[in-house]
Amino acid sequence: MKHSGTIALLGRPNAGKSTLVNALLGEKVAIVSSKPQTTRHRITGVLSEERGQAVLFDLPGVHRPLHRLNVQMMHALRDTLAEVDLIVQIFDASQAPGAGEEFVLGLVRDAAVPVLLLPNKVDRPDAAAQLAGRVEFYTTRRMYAAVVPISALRGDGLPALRDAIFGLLPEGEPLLDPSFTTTQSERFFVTELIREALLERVEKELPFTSTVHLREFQEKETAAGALLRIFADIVVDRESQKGIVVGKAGTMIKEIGTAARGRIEAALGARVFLDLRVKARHGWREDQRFLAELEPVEVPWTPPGDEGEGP
Ligand SMILES: Nc1nc2c(ncn2[C@@H]2O[C@H](COP(=O)(O)OP(=O)(O)OP(=O)(O)O)[C@@H](O)[C@H]2O)c(=O)[nH]1
Ligand SMILES: [Mg+2]
Repeated sequence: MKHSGTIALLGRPNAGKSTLVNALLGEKVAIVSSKPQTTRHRITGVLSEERGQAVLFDLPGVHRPLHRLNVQMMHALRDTLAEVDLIVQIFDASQAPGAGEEFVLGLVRDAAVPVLLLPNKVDRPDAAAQLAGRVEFYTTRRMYAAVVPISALRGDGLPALRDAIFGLLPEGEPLLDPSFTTTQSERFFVTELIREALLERVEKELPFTSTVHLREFQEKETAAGALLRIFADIVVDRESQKGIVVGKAGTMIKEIGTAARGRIEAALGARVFLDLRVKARHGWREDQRFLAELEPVEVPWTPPGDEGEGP
């Protein structure tokens, strides 16, 4: 009998959740950066093996929401925690746990499903030296199904983690087509790859106050293969932030565009033309209408067999 089910990745911003999802899948489905709050939506990664299927939900890091955007992020997180078969709680073992970790613990206090505890970043000397004490911070506060130390970056501990996951998932057949590694749309992933190239290059408040808005996405078959024509805006909160993203004589925006284009080409296996602009839109994080205009993670789909049936 196979074991299949859904898993929520829970932890503070920067704990390494997205790095872990990519490492488990052996493929990049989620963007990663050294800036907190990189992940803003629930992203599905599908890990299919002979023994079953783990549907991994990468989630925004737990933080106090100060804007509508962030409230939405935390809603996605709480809704997911309530529906999954297993929770994987991941923390950065190279840092001393604080109030933020207490808050994460509060979110799983009444969880009805097993919770796995993952100390991450054990490749860092400070993490290795402090591991026992930092794990104890959690294990004295609640019961865990198992504790699996990992380095998502180096891949240490991942075989043990896979075993623990499939050992805890309920018996059942795969939930999704095993040939998929993610359910997110290409359009959404394109905006994320642009945002990743941006996040790597900007500092201070810009990672939090910027987003990527896709204006147009065209796919063309040419004699030389598929060509994607992508027109996108990097949206910032204030006019004064535009100059930082554009850079001196446009050098920064050019760099972001070149990096993003390379990644989109590698991820989607097509040639890419990318037209990137910078726009200021004050208060966009509070603007429900604009937030709804941003690329949805998944395209709505009709389950097989439903086609052609009228309302
Ligand atoms: N040294 C080390 N760094 C890691 C490890 N895992 C992740 N990182 C780094 O930690 C930073 C954050 O990684 P992410 O995967 O984006 O973290 P996240 O938990 O998804 O963060 P949010 O999306 O903001 O919630 C990046 O710079 C990663 O390269 C690890 O095992 N070891
Ligand atoms: Mg992330």
